[in-house]
Amino acid sequence: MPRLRLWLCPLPLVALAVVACGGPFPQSTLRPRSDFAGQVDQLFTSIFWWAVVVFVVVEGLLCYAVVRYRHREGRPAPKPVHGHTALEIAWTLAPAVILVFIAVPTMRTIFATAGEAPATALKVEVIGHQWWWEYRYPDLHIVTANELSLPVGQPVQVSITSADVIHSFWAPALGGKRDAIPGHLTRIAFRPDSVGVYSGQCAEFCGASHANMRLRVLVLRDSAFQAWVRRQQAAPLVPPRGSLEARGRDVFAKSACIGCHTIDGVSKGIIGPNLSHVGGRTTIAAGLFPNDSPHLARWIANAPSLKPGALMMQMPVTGADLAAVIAYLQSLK
Ligand code: HEC
Ligand SMILES: [Cu+2]
Repeated sequence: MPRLRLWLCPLPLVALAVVACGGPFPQSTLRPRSDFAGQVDQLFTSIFWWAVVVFVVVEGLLCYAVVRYRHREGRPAPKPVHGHTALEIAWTLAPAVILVFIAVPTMRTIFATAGEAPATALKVEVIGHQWWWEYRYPDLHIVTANELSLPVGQPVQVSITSADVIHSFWAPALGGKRDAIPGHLTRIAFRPDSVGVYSGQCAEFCGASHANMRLRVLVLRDSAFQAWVRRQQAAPLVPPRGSLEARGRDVFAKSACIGCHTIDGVSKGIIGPNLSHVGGRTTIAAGLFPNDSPHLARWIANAPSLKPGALMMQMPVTGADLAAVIAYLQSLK
């Protein structure tokens, strides 16, 4: 018999631990940053310890049996146990009791996290698109994309739907997954409790760039949130005549861009993200790239080469026109 390389057994665990380490914005449910995520985390932790107890008891008994009843030269084989009523009742009841201890707090958490936020909560509508997120703040008259700004410490009521196929809205540090289903509203309510940037991800396979359908939630101090709201509510900047940005605005207004994108006062497209304040976002293309000139240039020239399947085709905008469009978009803070 080949010798078992027992020491290799922990390797998969080590690999798992290594890949589990997040980047700069770890996408982890284990660092809860809202009331919702905190309750789920508590439930997880308590079930984890129940599982540890079960593991230790079961593996302990197994090791005991393996050692105690191992094969020994010259000794008869141990006698198997049959029809031991007390033992059978015990190993049926014990798991049932453990399941009750797991089920009760689980149900309690499900109900606690399924509720609605108070009527005064900030309302946000999330619309999944292949492969980006649209956010609307109906009471504030704001439409934006991919980066969801929220004030810290205030309840948020999120209603989720989709414009095409089923997606799933998931920002692990703040709340559970909620499917985004066309023609149907799902909801999630939570109260972010720490300022920070939390990344998320579409969690329902939705086509070619599903893995590139990320999102970011920016939880801001109240004053920073109010300032953000004022910037979003202001009309997009109209650049002074003769400037590079003004040339960019003309190029934009005469290109196919207007068929797909809205810039208030310039165009009314609804296929792609609203660009009225695109210069104020830190990333583009659903959290994939930093919002800087080189990436904007490559994106406008050939979006599908950066993001497979992207529903923005190659744009014939080049040279000085391209530089002007980029300067214009960046001025829209
Ligand atoms: C056929 C429709 C269409 C046209 C035409 C189009 N776009 Fe887009 N655009 C999209 C879609 C869809 C996205 C989102 C793609 C994604 O992230 O998967 C997008 C994304 C963008 C983004 C990134 C926005 C963000 O917040 O992530 C910018 C910037 C942009 N387009 C600029 C332009 C410019 C400038 C033009 C014209 C030269 C243009 N687009 C023409 C559909 C279009
Ligand atoms: Cu998806």
